[in-house]
Amino acid sequence: MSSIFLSRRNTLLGVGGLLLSGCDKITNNPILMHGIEQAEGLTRVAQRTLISRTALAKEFDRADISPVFKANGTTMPEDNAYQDHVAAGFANWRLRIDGLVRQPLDISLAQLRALPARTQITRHDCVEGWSAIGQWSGPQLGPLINRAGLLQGARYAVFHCADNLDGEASKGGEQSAGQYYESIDLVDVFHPQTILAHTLNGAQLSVAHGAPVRLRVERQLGYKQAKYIMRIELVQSFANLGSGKGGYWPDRGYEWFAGI
Ligand SMILES: Nc1nc2c(c(=O)[nH]1)N[C@H]1C(S)=C(S)[C@@H](COP(=O)(O)O)O[C@H]1N2
Ligand SMILES: [Mo]
Repeated sequence: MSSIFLSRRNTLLGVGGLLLSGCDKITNNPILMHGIEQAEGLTRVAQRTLISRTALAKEFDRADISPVFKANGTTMPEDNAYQDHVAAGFANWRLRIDGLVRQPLDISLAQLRALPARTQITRHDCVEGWSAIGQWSGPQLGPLINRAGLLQGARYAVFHCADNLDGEASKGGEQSAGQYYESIDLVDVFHPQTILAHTLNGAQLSVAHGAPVRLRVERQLGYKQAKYIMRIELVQSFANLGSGKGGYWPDRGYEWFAGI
């Protein structure tokens, strides 16, 4: 594995290392909280919101796992480059992490699989009115972003996906380019349950569920759980992406922060 995963570098507001060393809650970290307050100019009410934002989503037992986890939205991206990756078993796929980072990264699936993984059994809630409980495994996003090192001004992680929904009316129409994308803020980037899942219910993630990796951001609704992630871009604002609302469905009128 490349040495970028072995070097320890404090990045986020100078205390990224505290997050890496097992500090489960951002709010337990006075230095980081102070930094966030200063950066965001938070009021007391907003601080309370932040504390609730860092709470954990409910986790379930193995017995609760749904016998069938429905696949929804894109289940097979049509993109040629993606199809080539499927044919090659994702051997040539690289996750790119770039934008407002000190050190852009290109990470292979083998490298991602070799990282310490978090396993969590959670309930996925789709706005269309169905839910499913599944066991997800993959590396936490926060430590990976710390490896890349946030630069001043970075506020959101944008997930660029392989699938293009082509403005189909049944998929919300043409309010923005059809490429699926989503974004989360740094509170969710460093939330302990935010992982890049490569495994569902103990098996390698299938194409229908977003192979090779998909986001799990467990305090939010189904459409935030970006599948087919090709690139994670750190940005200051998402004004210049899509029609400026921070995601494919947010561009079509859905909430950007889809809290549950
Ligand atoms: N790239 C991409 N990610 C996506 C979608 C999609 O169409 N494309 N659909 C979203 C929606 S609406 C839901 S409910 C979940 C479905 O995930 P699943 O197929 O694993 O059930 O993925 C989300 N992430
Ligand atoms: Mo959904």
